[in-house]
Amino acid sequence: MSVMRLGYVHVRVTDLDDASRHYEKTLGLQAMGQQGPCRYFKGWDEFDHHSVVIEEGGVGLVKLGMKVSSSDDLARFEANLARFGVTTERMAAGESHKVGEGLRVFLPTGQTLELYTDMEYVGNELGTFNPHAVIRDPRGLTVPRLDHMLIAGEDPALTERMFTECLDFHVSERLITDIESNDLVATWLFAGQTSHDIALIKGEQGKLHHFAFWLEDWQSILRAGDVFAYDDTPVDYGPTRHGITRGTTVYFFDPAGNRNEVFTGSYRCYADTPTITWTMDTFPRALSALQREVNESFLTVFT
Ligand code: M3P
Ligand code: FE
Repeated sequence: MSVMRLGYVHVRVTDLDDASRHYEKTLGLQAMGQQGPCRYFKGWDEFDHHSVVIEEGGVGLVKLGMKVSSSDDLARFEANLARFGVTTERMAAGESHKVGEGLRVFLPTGQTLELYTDMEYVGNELGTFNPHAVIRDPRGLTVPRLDHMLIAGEDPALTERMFTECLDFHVSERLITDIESNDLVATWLFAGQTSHDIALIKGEQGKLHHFAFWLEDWQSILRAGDVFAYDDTPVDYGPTRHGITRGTTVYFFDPAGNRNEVFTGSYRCYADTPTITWTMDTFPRALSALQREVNESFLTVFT
């Protein structure tokens, strides 16, 4: 394993206090402090310093980070990406708060990806010695961890090739227009053993569709909906089950308008798991196996 996981998502928000209330009180992330215009958060079962960064001013993605096993992997990725023709630059320790040295990758779809091997270790909220199973007092959705994200760009096929040929990712599912033209609409990629760490969809260059947090079970997804009602959180879609990835889900928005998702279920993937293909005529069922209909905002709202 070389890319271990989606480590962090860094987004802009229009108001730090409003967004902090959402990520800390509604989602139940742990606040990890402020540095300049940025505030940092982590899930209760995450060990590194943060997985979500919010920055004052606007809306949309600043960058994302993926944690890599070793500096040998980083060097190998750097060489692969140079050969592939993707622009990268070396990143010094501390350039990103609490993050060690790494490699900044400018994705063909327009986003900035930071690959790093170290982030300050703070430990999860249970510890690693005779731990309890869950945290004692639930807070909001009691989110344990960040799970995956979906980003948009004009050429998802090129970025898909970059992830598979340069960074050892595999493709779990692909959505194409139709069998004849075989044009890629969206693709789901994994480096670990979940159905996806990142997904790419054809759309406006450099945009964010959503980032998703893991929850324990379907009951927690349903409870998320109840908490959203209390907190007046705008819900985009769900709760339902995706056809693609078989995950159960609710999509909702942070106060700035960035789309979030809570997600669970899905299935385990291995390097030899065959890729599932969907065609656009089945898209309503691919998005939602239960309702089998597409809501307008899902296709139109990107930040
Ligand atoms: C997800 C996911 C589409 C399904 C999206 C799925 C675009 O967000 O996490 O599996 O049909
Ligand atoms: Fe998702």
